Amino acid sequence: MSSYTAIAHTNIALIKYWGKRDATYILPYNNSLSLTLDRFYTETTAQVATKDTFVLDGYPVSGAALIKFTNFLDILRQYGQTDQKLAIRSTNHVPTAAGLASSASGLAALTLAATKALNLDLTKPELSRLARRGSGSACRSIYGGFVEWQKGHDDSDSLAVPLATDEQTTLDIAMIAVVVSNQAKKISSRQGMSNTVATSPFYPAFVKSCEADIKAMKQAISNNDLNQVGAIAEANALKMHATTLGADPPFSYFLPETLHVIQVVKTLRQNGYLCYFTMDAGPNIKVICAGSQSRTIADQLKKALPNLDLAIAKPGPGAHLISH
Ligand code: 2P0
Repeated sequence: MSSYTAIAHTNIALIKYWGKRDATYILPYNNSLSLTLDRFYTETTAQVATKDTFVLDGYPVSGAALIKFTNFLDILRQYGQTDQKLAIRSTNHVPTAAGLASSASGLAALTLAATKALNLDLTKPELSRLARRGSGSACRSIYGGFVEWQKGHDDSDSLAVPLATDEQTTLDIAMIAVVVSNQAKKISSRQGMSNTVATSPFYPAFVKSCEADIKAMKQAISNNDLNQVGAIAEANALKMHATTLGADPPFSYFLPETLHVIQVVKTLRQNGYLCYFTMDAGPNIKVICAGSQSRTIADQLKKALPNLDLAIAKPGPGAHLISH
C-alpha cells in the first residue's frame, strides 16, 4: 500500500488569531496574517492500515491525544466519504529549544499526507479549510510566504489565501526566535483564547483593531516597508496580550525574562538597528528584522542575552509532498 510523506512549515502571525466565534468549526473572529518560516517544519507519513495509529516523534500516542487525532481523521474521512483507517508517523523538526509551537505545521502536514493516503486529490483551498478544523493556525501553513486567513462566513469560506500568487515575497525579512523558556505553557492557546473571548472586556477592541491592522499590514508588505511591517506586528501582538490581562481570571504569557528581551530589542532599535518583536501564546520572543541583517542582529542579541538560545528563520514554502 502506498505511503505519502508531506512536509509543512510552521508560521508566525504578524496579525494574530486570538479567539473563535465557532469552536466546532474553528471559525475566528478576525482575519489574521502570517509568515511561513523555512527553518521549522513537520514531516508526516500516512498509509492505509487496519486501525488508526499515530506515532509522534518516535513515540506511539494513546489516550485523549489519540482520540483528538482520530476525531480529526474522521473529519477528513467524512469529507472524502471513506472509512479507511490510517497509520501516521509524524516528526517535528522544530529544535526542542526553539520554544515554538508545532500545531500549525503538524496539522497542515497531517492534512496533506492523510488526504493523499485516503486517495483524495484536494486543492490548496480545500486543504486549508480542512487543516483549519484541526488547528486554526494550520490553515495558514498550507501556503508559503505571507498568508492571510480570511475569517469567512462559515466553514466553506474560512480559509487561508497567500498574499502573492507565487508565494514568494520580495520583502527582505527574517524572524529570530529568542527562547525565554521551552517549558510547556500552563494555559494552552486554545484555553487562553476561549477564556479571553468569554470574559475580557478588551476583546472586542482587539478584534476591531485587527481590521485596521490587517489593511495597514498588507499595504506595508506591498510597499516593501519593513519598518511599518515590524511596527504594526509589534503593536498587534501587544494588543493581543493586553486582552489576557482583562480576562477573568486574568492571566499573562509574559515571564520576567520576556520583558528583558523586549527591552533589548527596543535598545537595539534606538541604536539604529531595524528590529521589532512579536510573541504568541508563550513567553518567547520572535524578532522581526531584514534577512540581510539577521546575522548582525542575532549577534547583537546574543551579546545582550548570552544565556538564551536563538534561531534565525527566513520565509519558507507551503505544504508539499516529498514522497509517495
Ligand atoms: C496565531 N496563535 O495567530 C495565534 C497567536 C497563538 C497566538 O494560532 O485552538 O494552535 O488549535 O485553533 O491555532 C495558536 O492557536 O489554536 C495561534 P486552535 P492554534 O498564530
